[in-house]
Amino acid sequence: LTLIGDLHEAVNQQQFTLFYQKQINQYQQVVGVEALLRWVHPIKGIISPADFIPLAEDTGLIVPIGEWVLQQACETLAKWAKTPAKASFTVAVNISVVQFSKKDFVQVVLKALNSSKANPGRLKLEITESLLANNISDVKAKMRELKQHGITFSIDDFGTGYSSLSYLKKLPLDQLKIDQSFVRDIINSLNDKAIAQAVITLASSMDLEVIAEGVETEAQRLLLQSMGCNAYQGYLFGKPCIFEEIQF
Ligand code: G
Ligand code: G
Ligand code: MN
Ligand code: NA
Repeated sequence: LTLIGDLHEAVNQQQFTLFYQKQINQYQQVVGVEALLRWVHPIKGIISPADFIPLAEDTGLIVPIGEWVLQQACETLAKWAKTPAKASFTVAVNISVVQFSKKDFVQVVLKALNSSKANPGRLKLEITESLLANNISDVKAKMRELKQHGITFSIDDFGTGYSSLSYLKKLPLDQLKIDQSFVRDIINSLNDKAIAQAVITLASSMDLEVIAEGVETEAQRLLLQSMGCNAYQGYLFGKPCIFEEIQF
């Protein structure tokens, strides 16, 4: 109950931190990171977004929080642009449906890029299938406009939503993210393996990149690689951590 009040205060007092988790290609090189939000509560300590994003969405606070996340992510891109070894890294940012649906969402993204002077081609937006329950022509128009600036799009938690697959050919997508629920037991579950394979095959036939998340063991990575997966993210390569502690 008091968490709502605390969340207002968190926005005013900037009690948020961005963690970053590495993303690896098929040659085991770092290609970028996913930005993962954390609330550093003065009493409760670090709170996961899973525990406060729903509240932030209900109260509309996700809008200023999401703007802050985009700004931070773009500033990280701008810092990396000055280091040759990191200049090509991408930063993937999770976008809430509530945030995306705002009329000025495109302007908010472009403002973060402009003020930080980050390369739009390095910014990836992670959206979820739940977005597609919304006005699809509005979604398409916003994606197309952002895409014209070089911004890329990934479908997060792919396969866990309820939407039909027909949107895949209607939207300017770049990547599908195999949800970690299919990766967790991929070694022992023929069903999970079959679903992961279907996602990889679908991505490949539609010329989309595919990344597996929640990769915790070398056996999982090897199996996914043999199945045609071309990128990975998970504890095997590193846990989410603050900018200063990312090890490349
Ligand atoms: O990092 P962690 O596993 O605790 O993240 C939990 C959930 O919160 C994930 O579904 C992730 O997509 C979501 N999430 C993380 N950071 C952000 C963010 O900046 N904005 C939004 N909308 N969701 C986020
Ligand atoms: O929904 P989304 O993909 O944005 O959420 C990513 C979440 O998964 C984050 O909360 C992150 O902390 C968590 N995560 C990242 N790597 C692993 C992993 O290898 N294993 C598990 N169990 N969780 C992970
Ligand atoms: Mn994500
Ligand atoms: Na996910």
